[in-house]
Amino acid sequence: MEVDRYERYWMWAATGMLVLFLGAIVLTALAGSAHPPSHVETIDPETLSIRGEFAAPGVTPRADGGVTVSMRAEMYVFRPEVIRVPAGTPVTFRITSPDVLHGFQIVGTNINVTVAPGYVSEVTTTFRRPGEYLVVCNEYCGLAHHLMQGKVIVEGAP
Ligand SMILES: [Cu+2]
Repeated sequence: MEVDRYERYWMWAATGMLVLFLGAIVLTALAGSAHPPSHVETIDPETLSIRGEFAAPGVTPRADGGVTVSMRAEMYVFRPEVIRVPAGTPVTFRITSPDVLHGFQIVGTNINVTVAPGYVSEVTTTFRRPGEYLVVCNEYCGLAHHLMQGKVIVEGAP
């Protein structure tokens, strides 16, 4: 089959772009530890503020030495707003929403999850560097969305 020279160039250019873009996705997934959503756990958004784990959100030490952080993301605040966790220890964030879709992003890390009402988002990380990390909501959730932020304070080894 005879293909025009310029058409052949453009076919190769399009194929090259596909390879480049797919390669960028694979590379960032491997190098940046980006994961597709994998945790599915449902919860009743109408009662989570009244009873259960999310009625009293906070940091709980686990038997394996790690800590679990239970959180509510709601219009327009994270509860708790300030979280203190130890450095060098696995930290599991469990976050849910009683109202609308929110985001939970810890600036300067690869933690970035969507928080949907009816679901518990769970992500585990280990903070190597002590310090203060800003937490922002990155899903537009209403008029005061821009004010919705929190703080993770990573405390160094005593
Ligand atoms: Cu928001």
